[in-house]
Amino acid sequence: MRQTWRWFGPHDTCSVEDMEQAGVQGVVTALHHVPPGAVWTPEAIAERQQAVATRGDGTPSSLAWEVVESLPVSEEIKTQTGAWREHLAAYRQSLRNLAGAGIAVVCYNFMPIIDWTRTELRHRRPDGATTMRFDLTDFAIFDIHLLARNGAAEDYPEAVREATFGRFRTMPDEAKAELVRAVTAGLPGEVERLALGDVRDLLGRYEGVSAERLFGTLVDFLAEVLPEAERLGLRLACHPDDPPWPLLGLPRVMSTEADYTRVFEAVDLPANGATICSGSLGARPDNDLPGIVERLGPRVHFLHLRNVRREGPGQPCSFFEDRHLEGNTDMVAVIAAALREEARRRTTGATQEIPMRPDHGQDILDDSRSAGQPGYPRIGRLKALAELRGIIATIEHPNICWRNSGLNSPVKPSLPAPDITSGGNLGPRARMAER
Ligand code: DNO
Repeated sequence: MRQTWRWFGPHDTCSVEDMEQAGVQGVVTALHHVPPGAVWTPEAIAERQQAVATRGDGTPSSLAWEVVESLPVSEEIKTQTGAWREHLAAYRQSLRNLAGAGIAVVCYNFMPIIDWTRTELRHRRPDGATTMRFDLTDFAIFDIHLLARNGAAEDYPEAVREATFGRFRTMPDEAKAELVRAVTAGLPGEVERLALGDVRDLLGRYEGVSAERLFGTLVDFLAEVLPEAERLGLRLACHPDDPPWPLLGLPRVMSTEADYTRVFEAVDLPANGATICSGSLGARPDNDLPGIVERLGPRVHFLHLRNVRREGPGQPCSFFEDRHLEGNTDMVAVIAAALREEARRRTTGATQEIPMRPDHGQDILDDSRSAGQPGYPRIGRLKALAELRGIIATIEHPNICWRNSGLNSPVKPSLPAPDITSGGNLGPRARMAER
């Protein structure tokens, strides 16, 4: 497994040397300043590559930009409105430019309007660490009482709806403002934050867009970009919805294993893959993370390792971001499944290691004194990486035989391994779109 680290660019609180000292093997970054729909030019890509490859004192670093997170899909593409065809052309051009620069893995997501969503960015744990949390009642307060979205109340279980009234009545103004700030924190890496009025306007763009329709536009998007990605030798890795259920009346279509299987069948090309984010998918009890990694094996192009603790049954539910080896997901089993998949790839002659990054981290020690991106503290993530690396080293240790436990024996995934010679098949819907 390739140990990578998310870096927000030269303004990140983490330096290139910090990443080297953390023992990182590769860097995950993006051109956050380029708006969705615009082309990532070869010059801008080269400039970021240069920044990754250079230490503060000007000497060369040992690192390279290996994974793009994310090449964003514009709202126009997701709704097939406005300049969406130009945006598709720009997306393909950006892919060509990235491939030309030697970057092979590209993460993206297909969540309408808002990406990851939390109600608290600094929830205090008993040991004083802070972490991100999603509280269902607070989120319903935001939706029903602050955003005042039409029909919002009907989207919540009665008990949650009822609970919002009492809590909202006694909520201090500062807490309300903080809730709005947390929910609209927007995309990491972006400086601007969405104001309530913008959220209302944006929501209007999705009026009448059902989950089926959004799934259709996802398949159309993939049918337009994947053949090009395939030709270029790129792997596209769709990040799941976070949290994995519909929000604010917006459909979400990448929340479960079945969603991934469906999209892989619709455009059946090896480049059509997943970013398996154990934290996002893990907020639903019906997502079996080790099984997902095992079954989607060949299509796992990128791994985000993170753990959440669910605070209620079923979904939607409240949850918080737990320590990486605690929470509801069996992290050892997830890593074992990923290592088995890599072992399987080696038996087919494929050399692709799975890039993984420690996703998020709790703010610990000095983290609260450096204002980094929410969820991306330096020390919290360093601790997470060290723990995950310990698991990998243990499982891979040549003198320790885990075979009886099945932990490191190659398994056959249920999805067929990519057929590199034929370039794969387009599913019926995608074939239509290709014509
Ligand atoms: C949050 C991240 C997401 C992720 C995008 C990928 O911290 O995991 O913002 O980068 O959804 O497209």
